[in-house]
Amino acid sequence: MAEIQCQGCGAVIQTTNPEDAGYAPASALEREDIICKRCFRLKHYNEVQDVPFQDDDFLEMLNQISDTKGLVVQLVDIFDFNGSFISGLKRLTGNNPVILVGNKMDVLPKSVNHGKVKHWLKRSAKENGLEVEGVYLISAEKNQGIQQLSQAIDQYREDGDVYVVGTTNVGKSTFINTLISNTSGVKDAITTSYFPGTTLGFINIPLDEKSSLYDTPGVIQRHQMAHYVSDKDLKLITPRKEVKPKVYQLNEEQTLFVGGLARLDFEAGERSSFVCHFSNELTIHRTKLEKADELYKNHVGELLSPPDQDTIEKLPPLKGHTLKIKEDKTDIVFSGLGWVTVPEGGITVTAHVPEGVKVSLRESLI
Ligand SMILES: Nc1nc2c(ncn2[C@@H]2O[C@H](COP(=O)(O)OP(=O)(O)OP(=O)(O)O)[C@@H](O)[C@H]2O)c(=O)[nH]1
Ligand SMILES: [Mg+2]
Repeated sequence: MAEIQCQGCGAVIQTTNPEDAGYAPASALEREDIICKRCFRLKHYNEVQDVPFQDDDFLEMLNQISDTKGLVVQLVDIFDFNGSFISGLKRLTGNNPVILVGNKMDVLPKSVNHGKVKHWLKRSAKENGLEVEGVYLISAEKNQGIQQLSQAIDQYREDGDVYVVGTTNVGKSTFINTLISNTSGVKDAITTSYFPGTTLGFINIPLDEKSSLYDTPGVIQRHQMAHYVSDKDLKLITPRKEVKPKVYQLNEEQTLFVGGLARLDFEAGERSSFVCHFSNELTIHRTKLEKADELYKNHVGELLSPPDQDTIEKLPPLKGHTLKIKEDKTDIVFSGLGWVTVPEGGITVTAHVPEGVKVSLRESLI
């Protein structure tokens, strides 16, 4: 029997092991559009079934791109560039040309200058060793910037194949669904979800007789917050709407808690503003540094939430990273959660995040 792939996630359909990827009951094979049980449950009940894939399995699949010719479209989540940019992309995709796309523009504050963000993306990619043909900003979900990007893809692919790659959850499948819907009117062709690791294999979307566009499984980056929180908390910390910056004026020896998932201590420096960019659903608490440990100990999961109980059970302890901020207009980035912009340098802070989650500094995006 020829291999049949699930139309929703790209897994090879099998009818023997319900715990494995691509399982569908034998009766489903008679239908015209075959989707696996996992996609069915994701679509209709928003429930995800874990499948026994290793992180390396996906890397191996992507590595096939280096042996073929095609245009690589790397999507990043503009809200989590540091977490979602794949620095070792060249190893996976070889010498193929790359277009860099910042997705989820709809969650950035409206005041953001697109030209500046593009510049910033291009420079950041270069600093991370990736030369790109072009940079585009889109909102896959809101169908913004898609036409311009499609034109660029058509120009750069030179009648060849296109591979849409990126970290899990950056919106690859949503982007391809928008492309499909714009050209054929068919909605939600591929399965998407807010759980990382939705797409499990290459999904072939024919462009013409000779070439195809491929959706691919996301690269799993273990330092992203998404891997440490419960499904409910993941939904809460992922911004769905334009993020409203919240400004706090702090004196030294004051602390901000981002729910109970991260903490920022202002150790030393002149009174300064801290502009917080996090999901609007996340509550920020200000307290005195000397009281912070106790507040956390007594109120994590209650006043300081998320984390909820499910997250607390698997969350590694918070770990502090002391950072000397020299430059003006610096972002302190909590990978997968958001960032705090500090307008003036010359201060010292300690950023606490669950052990394993990355904290970094960058030139301010906004
Ligand atoms: N706000 C916003 N959310 C988006 C956008 N595009 C995708 N999302 C959301 O991001 C989440 C992940 O989307 P997917 O399309 O499944 O991401 P993916 O890159 O295919 O993920 P994997 O298959 O796991 O690698 C979903 O909850 C989407 O609704 C966008 O333009 N704006
Ligand atoms: Mg996908």
